[in-house]
Amino acid sequence: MSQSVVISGTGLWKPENTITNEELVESYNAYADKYNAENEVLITSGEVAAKPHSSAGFIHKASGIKSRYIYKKEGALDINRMMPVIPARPDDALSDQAEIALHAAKKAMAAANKTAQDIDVIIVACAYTQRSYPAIAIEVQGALGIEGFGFDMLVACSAATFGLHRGYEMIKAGTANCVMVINPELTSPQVNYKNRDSHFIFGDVSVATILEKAETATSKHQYEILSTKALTHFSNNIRSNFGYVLNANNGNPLAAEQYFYQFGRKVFKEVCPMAAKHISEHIAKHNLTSDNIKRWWLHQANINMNRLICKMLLDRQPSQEDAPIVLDEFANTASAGSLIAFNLYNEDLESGDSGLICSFGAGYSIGSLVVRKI
Ligand code: CO8
Repeated sequence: MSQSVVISGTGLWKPENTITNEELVESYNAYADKYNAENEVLITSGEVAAKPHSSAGFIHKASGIKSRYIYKKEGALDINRMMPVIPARPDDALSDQAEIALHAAKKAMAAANKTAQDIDVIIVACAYTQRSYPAIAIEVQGALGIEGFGFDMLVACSAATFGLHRGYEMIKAGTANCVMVINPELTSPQVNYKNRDSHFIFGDVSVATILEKAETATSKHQYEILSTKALTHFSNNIRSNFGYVLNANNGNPLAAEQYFYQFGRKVFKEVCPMAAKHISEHIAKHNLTSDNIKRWWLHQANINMNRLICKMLLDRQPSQEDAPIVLDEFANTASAGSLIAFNLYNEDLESGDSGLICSFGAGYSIGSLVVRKI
């Protein structure tokens, strides 16, 4: 018999450190001034472009971001470094990413009333893992004392939703009873703090979600997953080239093309209609219209993208209650954004209310789940 699958708990962990737009811009502008002074001759002769200043006002207006969390702040604002300092740990110490995964995992387990014995599978799903193997998921599994199995999966912006899809399918198929999907998004090492186009976009965070059979769920707030829908479409408009072949092609790990970069305008233009179409097709499968969706937990890359997608779906501007925005506090947290919104804004819904979780971005990739409060 096909199982009903519920989200029975989520956990959100945020680092202690923040960087406001003002702090970020002050550091970047001092870096740009230094760069321009050092390269004055080449800039005057036209061989090198001067670095223009960044602006806190632009960042807030263009993205909705006011601040971001950062795992390790030291170094990120140092104009002679422009990169956080994350010291290497010995192989027998817990890795940074497993550590932040565990913070969120424990909160999700408490919210869902689950112990390690209840969980069969750990999926660590995020934009980057800090090493190839052993999997961060298996490290977390070991640290929690969970029997069963774990694996990592990378799907950039849609890692969290695609991870939830896999967990949902395993429980539906009867190969697992309870799956924890964790999104330890340690984005700061891939942010190019020397580039004003992208230095403001990302923040660090960790989110975990527990999925289980409806019949075993005991938590106060449960959401049945009615169905999932995924779409990918290849695009070079958002790239991160850093990878394990770098040593073999004598690449410079600090070159701009090794960090996250994008053609933001193109992304905006192409992804918004794609996401709106995907979402309306998905809810239509359940004979739902936009008016029947009580809450939209959308990917958090840019406030104007979310406004436009909602305008396409609702034909009006969404309120914070319709489609919560967490960008002002968290910035873009790669795949975690829609689940931060879910974690913070789900308890007030009433039994029978429908909602939609959706990610969209790099790949391109779009992943959605139609859910209903139990
Ligand atoms: N300060 C001042 N001016 C600036 C700044 C700045 N910091 N940055 C750019 N400008 C300038 C530009 O140079 C440009 O100047 P000009 O007109 O003279 O050329 C002007 O401002 C306007 O620039 P844009 O056209 O780029 O401005 P937009 O209004 O398009 O806003 C955004 C830029 C905010 C980037 C916007 O395009 C956007 O958000 N697009 C969508 C992006 C998106 O969704 N990306 C997905 C990201 S990928 C993801 O979510 C997960 C990936 C994996 C994680 C990676 C972790 C590191």
